[in-house]
Amino acid sequence: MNKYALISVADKTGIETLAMELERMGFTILSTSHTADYLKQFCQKVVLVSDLTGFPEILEGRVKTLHPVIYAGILADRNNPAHAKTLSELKIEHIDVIAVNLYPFASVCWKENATEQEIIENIDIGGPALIRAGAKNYKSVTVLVDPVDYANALELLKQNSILPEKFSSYLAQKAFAKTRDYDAEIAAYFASQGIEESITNELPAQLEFAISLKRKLRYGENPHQNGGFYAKVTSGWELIHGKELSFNNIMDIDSAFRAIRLFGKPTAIIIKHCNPCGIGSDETLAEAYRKAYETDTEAPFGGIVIVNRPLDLETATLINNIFTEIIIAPAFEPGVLEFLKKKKNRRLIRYEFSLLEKPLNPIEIKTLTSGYLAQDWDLVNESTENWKIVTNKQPAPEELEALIYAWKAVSVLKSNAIAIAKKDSVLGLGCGQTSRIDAVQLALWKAKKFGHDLTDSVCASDGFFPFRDCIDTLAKNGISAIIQPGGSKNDAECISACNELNIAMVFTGFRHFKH
Ligand code: 93A
Repeated sequence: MNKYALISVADKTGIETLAMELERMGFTILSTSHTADYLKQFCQKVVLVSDLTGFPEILEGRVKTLHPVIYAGILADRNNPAHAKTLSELKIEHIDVIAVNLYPFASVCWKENATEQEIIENIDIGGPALIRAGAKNYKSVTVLVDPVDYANALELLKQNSILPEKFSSYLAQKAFAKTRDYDAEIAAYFASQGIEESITNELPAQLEFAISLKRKLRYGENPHQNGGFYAKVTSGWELIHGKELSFNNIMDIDSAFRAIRLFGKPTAIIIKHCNPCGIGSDETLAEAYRKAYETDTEAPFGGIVIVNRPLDLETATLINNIFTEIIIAPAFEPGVLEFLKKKKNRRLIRYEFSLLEKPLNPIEIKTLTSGYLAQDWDLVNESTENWKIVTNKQPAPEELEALIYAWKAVSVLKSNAIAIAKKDSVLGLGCGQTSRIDAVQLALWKAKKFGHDLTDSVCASDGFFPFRDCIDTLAKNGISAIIQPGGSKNDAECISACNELNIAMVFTGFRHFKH
């Protein structure tokens, strides 16, 4: 009786040694066309699957190994006399070793310019079936899906034709994990093609995919909570210096990306606990950072800074003046990395601009104590043309620019949120409040605390004003224009309050709640 080892791989790493050693141990190497062509240089003899089954590879390779002779040879229970009888009647031989790895679907499907045909052809059907069949019969079949296991398997097979159960069950676990991840990648691809449908799925494929790719974190939001980071790669950004990132670091970094994407001019944003505490823009990054820092000169301590231009030495020096835990930039000018790396524990992150265009995850998912919520991202292409000026007073051009700036700022703050701003700089932020008037008072209080002159500054509110009390309070403090979604039952009262107080007010028609 022949002892067969089936080798059918897309990634040929290590298969020469594997095949030669198996042949030396008395196995006949069984293989599919390209793998066989390759192995013929190294082995005495390679039998094609199609020669063993008497059935050719057809449909341009879509059917290569999908044949009962192959599957019976793998799946037969070696301790079951009835199975043995069937195999002998049908002249089917056991296949005891399987080394299979799959068409590289994931790297093909995310490749730029990949055609649909190419993507579809890279969905491996026969490979996962072989792997699963071998893993099901792991007590008798050695199933190898990862070249790192070849050497150990060879060593153990040399000692005994049946592997120790601990090792064979480890291989089976790897095999099923492999086919699970492979299908998850395919599902994620299809989910990314039909975003709307994926929202209605019970558990979006994207999430299933991510769950298979956990990276353990030291802890969660607090040290008594376990934590993990579920992602294939930190796509579009990388940690280039500093200690391992924590759960909270990753959340803050994500908030930083969500905020910076709204700003075109050189801009610096300082993030604390996922909320910006300072935002500034100017002709140079250094000036932009100065403004961001001046929004609030206390909160930035221990914070995160993100910029949208290559980080220059002047700005880096300013950032370095206070303890800044993470610095995120699209690039670092010569000498800046060396300078910033002097602080060992500081984290430095580089990102690609493409990351800011559109989130890679098709939808946003929140976890409930039971179940999940899924929604589209809060990405509207708001056009100022659709905004409505609802007051007698029209905002002056300078005020309109400030309103746009304040509106961007407020949209990335936790609700209820209020931003007080002037053109290109934020003066006061109030966020995460349970009543809007408190958010107004907080923003004003902070602005005054850090010495800002509020004359002719403007205010943005992420949701509508329910009462005129907010407007009265803002007017008393010198605010000359307001931007808000509109849509309250009390809009008329708020509009007449503005008219009375000579304030311009704009309704955007969109709100930006962030709970
Ligand atoms: O197109 S398939 O899904 N049909 C099959 O019957 C089949 N059997 C093995 N692809 C199939 N394979 C895959 O072919 C293996 O998973 C492996 O990645 C690849 C090796 O083929 P070749 O040796 O011709 O390069």
